[in-house]
Amino acid sequence: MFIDHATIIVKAGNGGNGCASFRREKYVPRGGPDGGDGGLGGSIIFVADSRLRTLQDFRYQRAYRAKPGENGQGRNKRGADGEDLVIRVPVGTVIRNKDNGNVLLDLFREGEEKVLLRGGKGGWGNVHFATPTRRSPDFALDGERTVEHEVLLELQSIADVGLVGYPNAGKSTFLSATTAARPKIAAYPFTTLQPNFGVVSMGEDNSFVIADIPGIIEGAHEGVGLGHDFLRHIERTRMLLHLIDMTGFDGRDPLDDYDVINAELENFSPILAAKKQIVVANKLDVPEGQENFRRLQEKLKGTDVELYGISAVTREGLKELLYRVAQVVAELPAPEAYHVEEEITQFENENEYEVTLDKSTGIYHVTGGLINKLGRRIDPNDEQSMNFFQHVLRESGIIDALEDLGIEEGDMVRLLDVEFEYIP
Ligand SMILES: Nc1nc2c(ncn2[C@@H]2O[C@H](COP(=O)(O)OP(=O)(O)OP(=O)(O)O)[C@@H](O)[C@H]2O)c(=O)[nH]1
Ligand SMILES: [Mg+2]
Repeated sequence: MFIDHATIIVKAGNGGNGCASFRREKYVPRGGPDGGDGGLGGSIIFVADSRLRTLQDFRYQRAYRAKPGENGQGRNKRGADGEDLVIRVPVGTVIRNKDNGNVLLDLFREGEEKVLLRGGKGGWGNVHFATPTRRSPDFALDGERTVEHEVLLELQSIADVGLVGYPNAGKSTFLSATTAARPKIAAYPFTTLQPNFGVVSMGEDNSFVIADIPGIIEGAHEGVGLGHDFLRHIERTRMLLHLIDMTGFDGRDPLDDYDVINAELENFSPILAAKKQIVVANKLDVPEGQENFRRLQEKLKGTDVELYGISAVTREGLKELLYRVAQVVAELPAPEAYHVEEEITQFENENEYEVTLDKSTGIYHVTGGLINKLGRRIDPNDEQSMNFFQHVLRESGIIDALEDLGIEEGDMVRLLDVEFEYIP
């Protein structure tokens, strides 16, 4: 089975925790602080690899978690960094936020390497907190803790020209007549079940890639038939070849087929509807085909629609058509990577805090990730640092939380190992 989308879970590694420890020396009961920092957590990195063709593997392994950084240790030993997790995907894989569909990454070029989730930073060990007045800081900071994300991988192959049309219109026959690709061809609809690609070579330095996808039928944009799943493959082509079976397969009128397919494209995506299209009337080796071709010419007369008549079987008309396609492809801009619409934030303990009252001492304690982050910048001896600190306490709602607990002027508040008097 050809898999062109998958949902996976990704998580970068947590940062290691900092360590609070003290040097042990002979005759010195408590030496200076020597707790090392935590290591950096591993990142989640995607790499575009042209040797891969499907997202099949992601159906079997769904969870991807990078290694955490190790905790710091005494004697100033920094924790080891967690290994990055490198995930290889086919070129043309778009990664979206599962919740809202926003593009997070687009692995558009061979070898491209992009970080989706950065590993958590390690927490500082207590060595960082020693100041002239704080000789024995008895705390260290926790590493950043990452959260899991569910993301959608979507394969949108990169081709210059997309073939669209009803099942049995002759798309695969066309691909095999114009390229070295050998897709399955048969006299019934839904022969093609997965996209096929081929390269049309028009001489030195002049070639383009054609994508043959399963046929589209009425209602495709709502998921009827197969085409819907594959239309996204041709969203990033430069132009479309709209193939029509002019023999009136299944008793349909080829002129209606033309309208139905265009309506489906329009309903599926404005990008596809706006794409340059050349209409290709196929199977003109059959007499009814020629009759219908004249009717179609009549219908399109006076419009700016480009129409070519061919027979993919006898190869009649192919040369002229390919010549024109090469010309159009050369004129149109190369498809571009999607813009990243969102960067997912992922650190859970960044803005957390908890406020408690220790009834036995009457001291208010403030703890949590926000405090750990702030801890790096608090210097009780520096007025500026304390002003900044006051500001954050107010902004983050900590002051309100303290007041909710009943704090009054003159009560003591403790954060990490900083203690201060509350002044409203
Ligand atoms: N007479 C005639 N038959 C053709 C021509 N092109 C394709 N066919 C036949 O039409 C049938 C369908 O051809 P395919 O190439 O499999 O059609 P398709 O559009 O790829 O169909 P799906 O993969 O089902 O969407 C086959 O029996 C082909 O031999 C043509 O130019 N003339
Ligand atoms: Mg086919």
